[in-house]
Amino acid sequence: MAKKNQTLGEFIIENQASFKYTSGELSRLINSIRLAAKVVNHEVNKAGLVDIIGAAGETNIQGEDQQKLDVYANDKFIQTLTNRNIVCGIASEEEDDFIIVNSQDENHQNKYVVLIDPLDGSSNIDVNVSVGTIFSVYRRVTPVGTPVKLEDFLQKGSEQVAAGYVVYGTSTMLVYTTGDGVNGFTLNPAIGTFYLSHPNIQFPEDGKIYSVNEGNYIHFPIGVKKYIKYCQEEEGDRPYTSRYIGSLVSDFHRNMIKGGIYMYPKSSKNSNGKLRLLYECNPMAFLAEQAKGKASDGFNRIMEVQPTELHQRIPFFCGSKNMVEKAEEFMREYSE
Ligand code: AHM
Ligand code: MG
Repeated sequence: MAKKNQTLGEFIIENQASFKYTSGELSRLINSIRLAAKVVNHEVNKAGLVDIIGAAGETNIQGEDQQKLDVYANDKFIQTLTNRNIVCGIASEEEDDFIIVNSQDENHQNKYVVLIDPLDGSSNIDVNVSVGTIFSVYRRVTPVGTPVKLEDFLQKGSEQVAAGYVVYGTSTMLVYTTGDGVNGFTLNPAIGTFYLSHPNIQFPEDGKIYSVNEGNYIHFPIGVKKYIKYCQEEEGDRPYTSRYIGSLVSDFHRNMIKGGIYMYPKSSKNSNGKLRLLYECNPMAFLAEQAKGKASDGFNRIMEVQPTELHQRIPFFCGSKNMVEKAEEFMREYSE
């Protein structure tokens, strides 16, 4: 039973027993993500001090090489997950190929693979706008004790056992699900502890916010253009408010709390949109559905799409159930 102000550590221990494959492995994995999140948070918060501590590519006063933050975040998450020996494979938006962990160790019985977008929306860092880490966890499908293969990563989103994000915002939060609702933990930076601040988060069924990059309007499919016009019409509870940060984690987080829809449709420039199915859309879709929202490619449930490649892109419509269904209605009616 989630108790407000419980620490993330306490919550993980308390909920371990309710998880259906209760070996403690998933708990250790979430614990590692918690640790990496704190390390990355510390670095992200220093980003504005670039003139003082040196820019990416330079060497700082302590003689350390300054890395770009997305590279730093990638390294930290991979290091933490591999050092602690709790996963058998990792795929990252920042890496061309997946990483095999400890294939030499015959006793290595780890069964989970992690897919990660270490620092999503990183172009926002220079201007002090929130960024995030997105993660997704699957049980491997190939036998334990052997090196992981591509098929361990190319699983449908519906096979996820856990997913979540860290938002490095006005406060830093870790929000995740293991398939039993969505809980949000806020970091107290003074003592480095995450506390349960948002138990059982749920999308309002209806919302009044639409989030889309309207600069791409002329390139959008007709169904999306019609839906945007619908959002702007004066009728009932409309027009809706437009809010677009350009940082998926932050846009999703706000919409989940206030009610809204996030869209990154295909366009005449990008036939599959921009977002990645494995690192961005599937974890957000799992969270959305666990929070009573919905996620679709405009026509079908995101989590039912069979991935064919690691860095695959897909159109994405995600948020309050009734809003996503309305957008789908327009997509169907005006499909080209
Ligand atoms: P990234 O993985 O290169 O950071 O790109 C993903 C980001 C999302 O966080 C955000 O919603 C989207 O790209 C914004 O794209 P655009 O600037 O085209 O609107
Ligand atoms: Mg990304």
